[in-house]
Amino acid sequence: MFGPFRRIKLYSAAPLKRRYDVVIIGAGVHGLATAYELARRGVRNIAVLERYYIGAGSSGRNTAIIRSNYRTPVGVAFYDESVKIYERMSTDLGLNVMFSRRGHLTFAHTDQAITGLRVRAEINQIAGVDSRVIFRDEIAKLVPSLDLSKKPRYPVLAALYHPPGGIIRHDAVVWGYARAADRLGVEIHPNTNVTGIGVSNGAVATVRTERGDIQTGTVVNATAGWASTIAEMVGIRLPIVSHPLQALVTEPLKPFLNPVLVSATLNVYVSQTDRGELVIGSEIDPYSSYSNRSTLPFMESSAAHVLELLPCVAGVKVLRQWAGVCDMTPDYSPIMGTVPNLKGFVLDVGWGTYGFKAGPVSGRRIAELIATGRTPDLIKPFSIERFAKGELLGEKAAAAVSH
Ligand code: PYC
Repeated sequence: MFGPFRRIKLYSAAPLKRRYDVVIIGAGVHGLATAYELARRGVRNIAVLERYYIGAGSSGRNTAIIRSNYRTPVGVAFYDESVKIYERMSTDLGLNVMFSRRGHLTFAHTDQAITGLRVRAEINQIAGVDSRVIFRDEIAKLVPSLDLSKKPRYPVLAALYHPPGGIIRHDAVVWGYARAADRLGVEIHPNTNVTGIGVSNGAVATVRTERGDIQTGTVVNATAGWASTIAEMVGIRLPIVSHPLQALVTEPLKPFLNPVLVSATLNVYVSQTDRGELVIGSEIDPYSSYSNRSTLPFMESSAAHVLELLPCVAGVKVLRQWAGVCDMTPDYSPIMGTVPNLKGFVLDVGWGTYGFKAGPVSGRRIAELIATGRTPDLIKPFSIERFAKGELLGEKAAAAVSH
């Protein structure tokens, strides 16, 4: 078929072989980016196994915000590399992923919060990341529809302004990586449930699936929501608790909101997509669960809070809601790298509410680790051993609306 309705072929169906050099569990942005980057480095015989369909997990259940204005120097450098990959992605993958550089505003509603944002701005600037504290006159120019009067319960006083931040078409990112990996010979196997992982002489040896066993020397756990379940298959207990994160989308409106807006005090964030819909979210639900169900209390409280920022959207209809499962670590940073005493098992997990934006950089650096046998400096601090050593990377203050 020709013209705008031509279907994009994402991958070639292939029989599941009995042996691969690398098996990646999870065909979301992380797993597919890792496969693509490995194939670019010349690694062959790679399989990506997915329990449902490509992008079925958190890659399809997020709010697609791209930014690098984190709180720790390590986090800022890491996410900054991802922003740079996203900026070039349409060209690199040959698919328009609709990266839209809008600017990202994190509001302060108290003097204490302004101090926190100043610290973050300094850490960002030292790493060369464009990020600064701005005040009401500049905020008014960036967001004319924002209620900057003294009427709200918590008036906006200042904001951390991060011009490189923006939004992206998350499905297109997943499709782009799948298609590019497929072209380089990666096999992608949806509907392939992993049921166990066999270990022999201190190294991974087999991946058991409902479609038969696979021999391999390298397994990457690139799952979100189920990371603990896969790790338990090799006897590893991850410091992860899984919580739902909910979001909702309104009917499309004419473009009126350019930057992404975030308020931790109001427990809400909002952006307007290129199709005109508002995407609204809040903090993770306060209970652990694997549930993907969205709730009426979430919709009511998010709508109320977004109206405190943007009273002009009163009366706008909600089109749909969803929830995804977030694997939260104690320090709100991910876990990447090899594990002690088990050869060939690689972690790319614990992505909390920041996984989508990190997919490209973690894919690139995990691939480097596997291809060279050396952990890249950029991801060394995220090793699982940091918990035993007490070298935590506290990112809660910069994780969406989590402080
Ligand atoms: O980290 O930007 C973020 C984010 C937004 C929603 C969830 N996480």
